[in-house]
Amino acid sequence: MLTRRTALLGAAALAATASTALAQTESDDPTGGTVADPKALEKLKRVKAELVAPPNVMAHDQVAKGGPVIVEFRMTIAEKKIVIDAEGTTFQALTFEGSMPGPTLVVHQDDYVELTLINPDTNTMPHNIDFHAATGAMGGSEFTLINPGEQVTLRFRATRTGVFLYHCAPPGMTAWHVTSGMSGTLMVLPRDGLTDGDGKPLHYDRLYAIGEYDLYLPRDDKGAYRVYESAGDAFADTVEVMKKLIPTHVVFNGKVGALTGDNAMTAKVGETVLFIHSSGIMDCRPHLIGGHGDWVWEHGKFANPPQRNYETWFIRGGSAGAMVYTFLQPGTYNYVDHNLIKAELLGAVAHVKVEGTWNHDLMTQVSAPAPIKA
Ligand SMILES: [Cu+2]
Repeated sequence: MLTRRTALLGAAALAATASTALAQTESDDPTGGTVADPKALEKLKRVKAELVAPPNVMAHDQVAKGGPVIVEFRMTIAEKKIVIDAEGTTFQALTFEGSMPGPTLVVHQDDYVELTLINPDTNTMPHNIDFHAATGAMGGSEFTLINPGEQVTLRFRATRTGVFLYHCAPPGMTAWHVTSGMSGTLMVLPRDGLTDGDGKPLHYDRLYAIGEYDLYLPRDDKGAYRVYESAGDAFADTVEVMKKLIPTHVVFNGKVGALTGDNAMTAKVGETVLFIHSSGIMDCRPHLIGGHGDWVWEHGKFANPPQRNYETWFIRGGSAGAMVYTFLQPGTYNYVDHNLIKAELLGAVAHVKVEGTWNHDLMTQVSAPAPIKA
């Protein structure tokens, strides 16, 4: 019997065959001729990365110790039903490691990223990964398309510095897999760490990864969000909503409130925080209310000098950007998409809770609210 599941797998398999054949016609061995000396590669130190769920980011050195290494990553793909708002709306998410965004991978320039991607047989879809930081083979997605029950290992050299998006890119279904949650970021630090563009080092005390997602949930005849048994069941209806480009939710890290209240990001007055902001599809405009972007790599690429004192910065859909701010006042800051329709009405709000003492020179309430004097 042709189920929606077999139809999906069949379509992707067909498209995959086509793309693999193309790659083989153009180059029998994509690494032939310029392959790294296997003995040199063997001598490189191997480091196992411990990934953590966003907004937190794996432990790492800001300045590299020694020469390039091979950093081994493992990511398991999880298809899961999640609740995305206070009303209990359910969403059939497709995820790297169970989170939206997937974990942020960190290496230094000229390190090798060696990722083992696992698609457990409990999943129903083929998946892969396209690293915007990688060169060739559709960002590695041609080498990594795996069906449920399969795993694959990809290695590439991180030659360019910056924060880069990665996302799932199964042929013919990329937009749907990305809007369903399959994106994350890879940060490639300069070996000497970040600088202000004039050679002065920029260190951060904390960093957070924020992924902005526009979600397209189908509704029934009465306007209620439809509930689906699996991602495959939601596919056809979801694509119809997507085609209209009107999201029903715009959220940070997978759901309304993922980064507010008890889930808020935290910092202390005097601390410098690096915020990575990524989006797979829609353009976005991060803004820290009551704060600034001291140093902003709007395009997220550290070969370019950072911009100073931004009020709002622009993250193009399909990219990641980086912002560094030193907090000067305590309080709960709203970190929003300053398309305030997305923030106030659709969910794109996060909080940063900052501890410390108030600086009355920077701002003070000269007189409290009181009746207007006659
Ligand atoms: Cu996928």
